[in-house]
Amino acid sequence: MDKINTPDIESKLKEEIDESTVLVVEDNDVDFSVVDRALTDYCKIERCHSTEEAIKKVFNIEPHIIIIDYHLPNKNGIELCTELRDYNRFESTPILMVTGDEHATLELDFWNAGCSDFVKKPFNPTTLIKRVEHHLKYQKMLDRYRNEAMIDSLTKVFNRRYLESVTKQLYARLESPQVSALMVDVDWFKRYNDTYGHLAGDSVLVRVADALTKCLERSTDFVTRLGGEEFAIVLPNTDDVGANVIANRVIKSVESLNIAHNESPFEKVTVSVGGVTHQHPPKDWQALVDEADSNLYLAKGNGRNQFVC
Ligand code: GH3
Ligand code: MG
Ligand code: MG
Ligand code: MG
Ligand code: MG
Repeated sequence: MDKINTPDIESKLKEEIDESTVLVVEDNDVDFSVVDRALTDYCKIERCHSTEEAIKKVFNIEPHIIIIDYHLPNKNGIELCTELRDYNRFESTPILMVTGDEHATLELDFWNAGCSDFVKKPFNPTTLIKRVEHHLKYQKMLDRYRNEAMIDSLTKVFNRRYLESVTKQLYARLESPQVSALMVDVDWFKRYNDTYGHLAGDSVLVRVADALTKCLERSTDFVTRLGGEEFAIVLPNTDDVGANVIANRVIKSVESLNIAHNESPFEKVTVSVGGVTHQHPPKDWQALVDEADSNLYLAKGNGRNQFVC
């Protein structure tokens, strides 16, 4: 099979690896300096001395790869590896276990704890560098494909798959149990396509998606295209008052795009919005979206270009 020539991807990956952060959980200064010297030219290195310190700092450090020594004070490296794998955030982060311990079953215990790789001490620096490089490269590639699979190719906002997959993490992360959702649907869009053509319709969807995104101010808020000319906006930790503010902003900002639509009574492209706020959000995002959708239906019945919650 011919090798596909991808110099751009290769050089991009090299750049990305250079920006990577490695967390080294190592209590021994001499062993740490060996790892540090080997990797310092390739990535940013953070060190923790114990399992407890690592758990406390890992969410701030956000490492791209974690190297864990087995013998640590109190809890050992296997316990740390097991604990990290329980967090969604570190479910697939490369974890490389290291030890000089000769115990016969230890290596199997590392694999069973969910590690991605194992290197025996004392290690050859080249082996360590190449193993780390390998894991970072494939992790980056995986991240890129995962992101692409979650993004709507036309409008570049998230897609339905993202909404499904994010809900689990979203609910685990909520500071308060409150969450709001808005269903946004372009008014008289079939008529728009029929009048101006499907390509012009596509460009409306892009502009509307962009306008919706600009209405959000928190990093936890997000827009998804559920399909066709329907978008869902999820607003974690947002009450009905906050949802109202965003919904009205959405309606105004689409109106102010001033996209001519001669077959609409508003003579321009508008959206209708249905909203819902849950004090105790259901585990299933579909319930949230369904309720917002019922209110959207009411907004359509009331004449469109308005918000019902
Ligand atoms: P309402 O105000 O009640 O929402 O009326 P509507 O015409 O917007 O709703 P309807 O569900 O009747 O029509 C939606 C239209 O959206 C029909 C479909 O062809 C169009 N559509 C769906 N996906 C796309 C797309 O990706 N691009 C374009 N251009 N049109 C799309
Ligand atoms: Mg040790
Ligand atoms: Mg519509
Ligand atoms: Mg419809
Ligand atoms: Mg629709």
